[in-house]
Amino acid sequence: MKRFGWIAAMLWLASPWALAADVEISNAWIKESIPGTENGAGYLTLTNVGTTAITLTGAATEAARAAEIHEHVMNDGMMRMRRVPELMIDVGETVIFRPGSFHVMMFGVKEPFQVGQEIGLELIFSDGDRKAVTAEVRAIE
Ligand SMILES: [Cu+2]
Repeated sequence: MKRFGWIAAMLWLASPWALAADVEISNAWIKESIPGTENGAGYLTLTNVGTTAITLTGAATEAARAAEIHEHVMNDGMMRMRRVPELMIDVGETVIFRPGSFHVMMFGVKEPFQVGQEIGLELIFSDGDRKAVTAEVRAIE
């Protein structure tokens, strides 16, 4: 029994649930690169399944020089984007990153993103926690 418990604990630690105990990340994808541009955008769905509010403070990827959390806002009738230094997600709340709204902005993309590629993204939270997710590159609609 003792040994079984130990193995169960190992399996629990190895499961993705152990890494994403309080936040569920799904539908991660990246827009295919527009030829001639070196910036990129990634999207995903974040749900706080924990018991306390969480704050997203940044992102990282090895596929680009830098990554930031951005949002699009209407300003004087113009669509602009700006950096979001802190994005708070309440208990039970779902935030959907999508074109025209929140996105993971990537600067200095090293190799153009091509449809079907899988790119690793990391989300960074205010408590220092990092969640890794794999994003699939999809065609620009
Ligand atoms: Cu942006």
